This record gives sequence, structure tokens and C-alpha cells, in this order.
Amino acid sequence: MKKVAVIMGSDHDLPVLKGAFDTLESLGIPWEAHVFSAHRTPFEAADFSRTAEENGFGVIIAAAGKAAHLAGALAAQTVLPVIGIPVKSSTLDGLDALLSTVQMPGGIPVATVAIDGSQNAALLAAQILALSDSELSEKLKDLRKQQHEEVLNKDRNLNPLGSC
Ligand code: RP5
Repeated sequence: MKKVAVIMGSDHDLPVLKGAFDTLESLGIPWEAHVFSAHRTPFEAADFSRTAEENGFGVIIAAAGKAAHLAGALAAQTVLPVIGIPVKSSTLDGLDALLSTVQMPGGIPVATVAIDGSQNAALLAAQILALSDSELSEKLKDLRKQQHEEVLNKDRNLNPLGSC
């Protein structure tokens, strides 16, 4: 199976990515994490992205806060799908990172999830890989069934005597 790269702009972003790591692990998807800053280590970031496809990656997840241009900078160097996670790390509560990540000019897409939405970033990466991996696709379908059951149980538990 192809790997998922999880790139963060700073190690300060690491706690936000726990949801992504846990989700990738639970689905048995191989992943690799790196700290690359679009402004402090721009050459290393670009080089990683440029060679990601030949190095066995299928999707890149990029998490960054503030003027978050990391996802866009990585997307500029590859045709692999890039998923951006805007990180809440400033006085603007992540709105700055959300707009910086989501508002990519035409031609270089970044699929942007919610602020700090690392679980969904991992699930979206999994769904992309599942297009060519039926076993992974089944795991994702099972996960949906689980969520469905969980909500139905919560509904039932609200009315222990049964509804009218
Ligand atoms: C971004 O700026 C990082 O992604 C991080 O969220 C934020 C602050 O990073 P530091 O300057 O604290 O390392 O580049």
C-alpha cells in the first residue's frame, strides 16, 4: 500500500496531529511524519514533495498554523493529492490558517479540512488510497457502519422506557 506523508510546519503542531496518526494506525495505513517549514526550510519541504511519489507516497497531509502556506507550497511540487489541516495556533484562532490553506488559486488544489481536523484529513487520505485498495475500502465501510450503530444506540439510550 502507498504511504501517507504527514508534514507539519512546526513541532508545535504535533498535538493536533494525534487524531491523524491514530486513524492511520487503526486502518493499517503506513505513514511517515516530518517537520518542514514552508518559510524556514523551504528547500527541504519542496524537495520532499517533489520526490514523494517516487518514494512511495500516495497522499500528503500538511498541517500548519498562522500564515499557513505549507500545504500550498507542497502541492506546488507534486500531483499527489495534498490535504491541508489549518492549525489553531494564533490569536486569530486558526481562521488565518484556514483562509491561507483553503484559498488556493486555481491550478494547484489543496483539499482543506476543518481547523484542527486531523482525523478527517486521515480519513480522506484513506478514502483516496481506498480507490485502488478494496481491503481498505471495506475497513472504511465498516467504520461507517460502526458510527451509524453508535448514533442509533445513543438515540435509544435517551429513551430507556421506549418512545411513544
Ligand atoms: C506555522 O506557524 C506552524 O505550522 C505553527 O503552527 C506556527 C507557529 O510555529 P512556531 O513559530 O511556533 O514554530 O509555521
